[in-house]
Amino acid sequence: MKCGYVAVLGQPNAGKSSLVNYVVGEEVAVVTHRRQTTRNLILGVLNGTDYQIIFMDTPGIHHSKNQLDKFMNKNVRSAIAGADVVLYLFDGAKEMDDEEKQYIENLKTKAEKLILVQTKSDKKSKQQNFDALKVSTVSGENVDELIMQIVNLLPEQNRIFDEDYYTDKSVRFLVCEKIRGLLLELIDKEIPHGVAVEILSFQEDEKLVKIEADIICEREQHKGIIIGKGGSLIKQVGQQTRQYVEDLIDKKCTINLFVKVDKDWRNGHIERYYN
Ligand SMILES: Nc1nc2c(ncn2[C@@H]2O[C@H](COP(=O)(O)OP(=O)(O)OP(=O)(O)O)[C@@H](O)[C@H]2O)c(=O)[nH]1
Ligand SMILES: [Mg+2]
Repeated sequence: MKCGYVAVLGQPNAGKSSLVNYVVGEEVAVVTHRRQTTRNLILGVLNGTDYQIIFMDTPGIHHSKNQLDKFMNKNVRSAIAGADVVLYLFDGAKEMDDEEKQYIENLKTKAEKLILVQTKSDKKSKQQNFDALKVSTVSGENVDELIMQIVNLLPEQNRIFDEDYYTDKSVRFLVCEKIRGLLLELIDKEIPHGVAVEILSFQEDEKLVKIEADIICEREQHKGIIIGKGGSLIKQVGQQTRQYVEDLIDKKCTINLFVKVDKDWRNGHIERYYN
């Protein structure tokens, strides 16, 4: 049996969460068209008959500014430290800058088992001469090949997780992420980068789950934008989240969302929302 941890690294928007979701076959990590969507280290597990791959999705690598950024970069470092194999993903449809080339060279000296992956191979490539496996989660190109290459590099050991286990994240976490992802998609400004979501109550019985959650933003003006005209935006977020939960756990769901201001939480006390 081959089994082990695989860190999935790369710049924001490279396609890390898309790849993990595609391979695992579940939406364990939120995907948006925006940069810096993922904040946490998220496990997604793929079980084969003779292998188990434990992917660690990570936040995109970027320069630290506030405490939230530092928290995100710390997650990247701990993924590298805990990995048997490292995947570095770069967006094939974009030119690579010198800083990223430098980062890859440095990673080659640190990670013993490294696979370079060029993502979005269904799009026109700007990286023809780069020696990497070209993968697409739209066409599925080379995904099986990538899995094979990973399995070859993993250590011989028994499964670490049960076969039906596919993520370390709870339904509560997935709900918070879904809400944050929808705000990133729907609000075309910096505002959603300053949003955190907190579950206030989560009551579940055999048929129904009742959820109440706070959307925390940094400014009073942001609150109005998140609520939208006549409550239209927050209503849309609520409806889509409810649908997501109903599909996820196969029960009816009611959801109540509130918007609160917590000024500068990204520096002040991120430990309340992220630890
Ligand atoms: N055409 C195409 N688009 C892709 C592919 N993979 C990802 N994308 C798109 O690229 C964007 C970013 O994808 P994510 O998976 O969220 O990227 P990420 O690396 O997790 O980003 P961060 O969490 O911000 O670091 C989304 O709009 C995806 O739909 C692909 O293979 N082909
Ligand atoms: Mg991501």
